[in-house]
Amino acid sequence: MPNEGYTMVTHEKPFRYLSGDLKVTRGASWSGPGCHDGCGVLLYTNAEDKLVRVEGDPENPYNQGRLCVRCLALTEAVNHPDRLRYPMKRDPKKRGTEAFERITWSEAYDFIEEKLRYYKDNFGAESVVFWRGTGRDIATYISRFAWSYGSPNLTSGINGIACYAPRVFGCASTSGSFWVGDYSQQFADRYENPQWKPPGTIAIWGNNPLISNSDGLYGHWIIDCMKRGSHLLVVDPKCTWLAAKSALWLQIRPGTDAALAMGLANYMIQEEIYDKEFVDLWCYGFDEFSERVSPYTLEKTSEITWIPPEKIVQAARMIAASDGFALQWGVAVDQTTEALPACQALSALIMITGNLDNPGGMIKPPELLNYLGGWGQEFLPQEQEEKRLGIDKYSFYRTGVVSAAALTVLEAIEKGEPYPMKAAWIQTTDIITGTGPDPQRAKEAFEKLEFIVGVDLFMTATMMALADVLLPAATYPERNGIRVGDGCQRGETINQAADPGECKADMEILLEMGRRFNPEAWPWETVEDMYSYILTDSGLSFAEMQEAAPVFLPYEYHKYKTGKLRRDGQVGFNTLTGRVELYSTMYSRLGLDPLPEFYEPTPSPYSTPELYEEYPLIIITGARDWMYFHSENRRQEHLRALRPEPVVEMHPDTAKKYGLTEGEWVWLEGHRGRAKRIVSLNLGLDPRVVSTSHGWSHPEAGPERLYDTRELNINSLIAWEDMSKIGVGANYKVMLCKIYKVTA
Ligand SMILES: Nc1nc2c(c(=O)[nH]1)N[C@H]1C(S)=C(S)[C@@H](COP(=O)(O)OP(=O)(O)OC[C@H]3O[C@@H](n4cnc5c(=O)[nH]c(N)nc54)[C@H](O)[C@@H]3O)O[C@H]1N2
Ligand SMILES: Nc1nc2c(c(=O)[nH]1)N[C@H]1C(S)=C(S)[C@@H](COP(=O)(O)OP(=O)(O)OC[C@H]3O[C@@H](n4cnc5c(=O)[nH]c(N)nc54)[C@H](O)[C@@H]3O)O[C@H]1N2
Ligand code: SF4
Ligand SMILES: [Mo]
Repeated sequence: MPNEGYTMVTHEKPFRYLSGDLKVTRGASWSGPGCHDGCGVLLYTNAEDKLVRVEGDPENPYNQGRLCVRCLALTEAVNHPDRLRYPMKRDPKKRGTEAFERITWSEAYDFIEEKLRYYKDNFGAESVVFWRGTGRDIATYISRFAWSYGSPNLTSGINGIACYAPRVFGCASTSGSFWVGDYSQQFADRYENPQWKPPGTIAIWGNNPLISNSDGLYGHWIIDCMKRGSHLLVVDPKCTWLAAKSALWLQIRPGTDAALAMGLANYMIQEEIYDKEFVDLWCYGFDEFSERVSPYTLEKTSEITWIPPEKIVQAARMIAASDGFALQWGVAVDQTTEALPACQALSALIMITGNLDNPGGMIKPPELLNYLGGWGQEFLPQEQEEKRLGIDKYSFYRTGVVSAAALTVLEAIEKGEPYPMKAAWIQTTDIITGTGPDPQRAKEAFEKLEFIVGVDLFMTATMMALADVLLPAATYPERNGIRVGDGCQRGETINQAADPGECKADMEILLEMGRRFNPEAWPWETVEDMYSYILTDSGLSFAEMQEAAPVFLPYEYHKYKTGKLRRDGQVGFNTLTGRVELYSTMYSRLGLDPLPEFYEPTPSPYSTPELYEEYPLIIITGARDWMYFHSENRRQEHLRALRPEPVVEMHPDTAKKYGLTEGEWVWLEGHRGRAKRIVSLNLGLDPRVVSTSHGWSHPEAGPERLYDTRELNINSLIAWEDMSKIGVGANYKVMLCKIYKVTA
């Protein structure tokens, strides 16, 4: 039995059972292939342990039987003939060619160990950089490996940590916690739970949840809440599916979210429609905050954001009057240059309206696995931590940011300063196809490294161009795992159903490598023992959790009033002042601006008018597609059929102005580079703004053309330097471009 207060879901059957000729394995989904969620799935395998069918698990409260197209097409990924199937090695002189040789796992492990030991002994562990991608259960173990090996240089290609981190830090450093919208996800009985009520208003802000299901949210919940009475306020430059069904859609100019939030706050303060009682009792720095937002009058806010003043008034009134306000914000808010003060501005809206820890407002989910950020950090010696690239430049990187700054790492590889960089470990990321800016620069930098290990499911552009040893990872139906991260509300297991062949779970690879360098940090015999250790607090072993999952943790609202939110048991929030800090004492101590602020994005029509003359359109890059997760899934026939080629969406007037027609190939060119797209008309965009997705390649184009990434990667328009001066935030959603036809 789990610990007291935990709730289990009743299952009709054990987690593995027979259905006719097929074996059914119940469990959660998590990458790979990539996704941020962890929906309940039923995996059907045949007598050869081959995955033949996937269904949503109707007993799982998370997705309640629903699945999106990528999980429905999972068999095509898992059984794909192009999967990497065994470890391989290649002479570094032959990078970029198919000169890989098959080796055994023990040869691979021994060879990697020898190399990594050599660099550690001769150049210091900091000369090895660990690159990882987004939101997979694997991330935690990669960090532990980097730190226990002794390298502080763990990073990702998303420069300015411009995914999730700005939201988390903008919130946590002002209120002591990250808060998410309350859609009843913390309760096993979900919408039936008597404590819960639907948010009066949900602000879908720079997020497209039906497509992205990001950061532990299942997009359908928004519709479930609408059916139960919630109204939507959508802040998006594009008329998304949800915007079309919203009570109010604010078509914002990209990159101006901070100004809108400050304008809304100012209006609420001027009209005295904010939550006075909550502000009096629980907010710190209201006067300073009021003064800071006071220049953001309706006129000024409207001028900056391109939103008519009357709609700003309507939005402010809607938020202030609503019984429960949930801020459903997405990555667009993180992906402008100064994202931290923008996230601070947005989170102030939930603070001055008292929507923290309340039913239908914002909740801090209970965390079973709350070690995510720094699991294993204790194994990194202090003198190694001091060598972390970026901490001298960005004071914020000393306060809970555990990664190195990607741009600083790149510069170190390029210049050999402040110390030489020798090797890289690349796992769960495809830098050349879509993760970070300027892929050509990243490629050239990495080419300077003497030794590169890659771990992936497929031969990607990054692996083809760079890997000297390439290890094949198992997909989620081929291995065990546990759900971690994203304010995880429940205990959930990923259960092996299919035969992985020679592929291995990422965690198994990390456990094996980890114990070769630091056995103390990796004392477990098997990954399952490791999971049981992590699950200790739940009172269940991994095997018990497999049978019981999902297991929900005890939950209560209004903990700040009862002393259950703060670690010291005092009432209030987890901040220095015990209040939510509209004026951040933490930023002030770090020498940063303690108050939210809007910075005009660069480039933009106003900050760089000369560039705007030559590049007269604002371009949003990286709008998510239903069928693709970043660079992934392009080889899956049924997904590719849904969107065979990358498109750029534009208003018909824009197309007319440049003499373009739907379906033709065009170049999108910015001042730093260009990429190819197909024109797609969309009335839901402002004629001054175009939007496109990222992560594109043509796997069928072959290695000689590096899968066409050179002409398809939209990140060629973005530079590594297009990032925040404090290191948190980077430009992906706000660039300038011109458009012209592709000619033969
Ligand atoms: N222009 C533009 N660029 C962007 C963005 C944008 O909005 N605009 N968004 C950015 C954001 S928010 C993010 S988070 C990054 C994401 O960047 P990444 O995380 O790098 O993106 P992916 O392409 O999903 O993943 C990369 C690789 O991981 C492999 N993979 C998948 N599952 C597994 C697994 O279980 N094990 C192993 N070993 N490998 C696996 C895939 O095959 C793929 O090659 O992209 C960023 N890039
Ligand atoms: N299918 C699929 N799902 C994914 C991913 C994927 O690649 N594919 N990636 C995952 C990852 S790592 C992430 S970070 C999440 C991201 O998921 P989301 O947060 O949903 O990200 P986007 O689709 O990039 O952008 C959401 C919306 O923001 C709007 N937008 C663009 N610029 C601005 C702006 O300046 N202000 C405002 N207010 N809105 C703007 C866009 O038009 C879009 O509708 O998705 C995750 N889920
Ligand atoms: S959100 Fe979609 S792709 Fe992700 S786990 Fe759930 S069903 Fe699968
Ligand atoms: Mo992301």
